[in-house]
Amino acid sequence: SLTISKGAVEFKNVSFHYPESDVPVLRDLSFSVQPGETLAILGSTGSGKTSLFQLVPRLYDVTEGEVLVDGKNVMNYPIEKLRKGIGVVPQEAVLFTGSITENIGWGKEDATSDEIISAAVDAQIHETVEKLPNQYDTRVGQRGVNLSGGQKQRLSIARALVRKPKILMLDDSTSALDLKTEGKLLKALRTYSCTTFIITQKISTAMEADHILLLDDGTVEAWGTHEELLNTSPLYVKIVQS
Ligand code: DUT
Ligand code: MG
Repeated sequence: SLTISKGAVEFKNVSFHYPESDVPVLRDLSFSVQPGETLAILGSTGSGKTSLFQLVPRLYDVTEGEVLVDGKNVMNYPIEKLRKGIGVVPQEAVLFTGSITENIGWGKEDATSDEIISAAVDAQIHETVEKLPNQYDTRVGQRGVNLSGGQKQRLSIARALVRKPKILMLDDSTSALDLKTEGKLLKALRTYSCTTFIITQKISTAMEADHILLLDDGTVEAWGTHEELLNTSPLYVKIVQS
């Protein structure tokens, strides 16, 4: 049956409102991302970035239009196959009461210790884990050690990486990282060759992407590379200058 093989993503005239309201949150979005490309999504708070994300792994379904993965409507995939190929790192990192190993391996119980460590190295959290009282056996979450926001984000990224997703979606997941650490993370992500959606507030991150999508009140305000947007989008220029 259907599984994600390459990771191409296309939005075709997508509109969306939440089930409990009829206010459109996304209106007529169309764009496509090729396998292995990185798309940075920018936009002010409430512009619809997280909502857009949720439509790919079908946490919500589109109201109008289509989301295609590898040319096929996401509605046609068995949902567990679809989600297996997509690593979503949510805006608020969620840790469970359990060890670091359990937290990274959550949802992939057959992950080997080497795979866990390798994901942690790439997510730039390995060195922090090594310094914890019981390294990978250290308990986190309620009644466990306290981790900073940025450390939780990186654990959450490691959890997505250990599954070797074809599509990786980072919802502002690097907001608490310093530029140097973020740079190392983005470099490591390239070795996964996965299609990457990265919601970010940072122009430095957006500049590295193959495409930038600037959302404004649920519509595509601008699409292109950093250089293209500097020439075509007054809103983008304003963000760059702020
Ligand atoms: N919204 C709802 N119900 C929800 C979530 C969001 O009605 O369960 C609304 C709030 C907002 C719009 O959808 O008007 C877009 O929200 P979203 O969370 O997608 O915005 P964002 O771009 O991710 O904002 P932020 O930068 O604050 O995360
Ligand atoms: Mg959001």
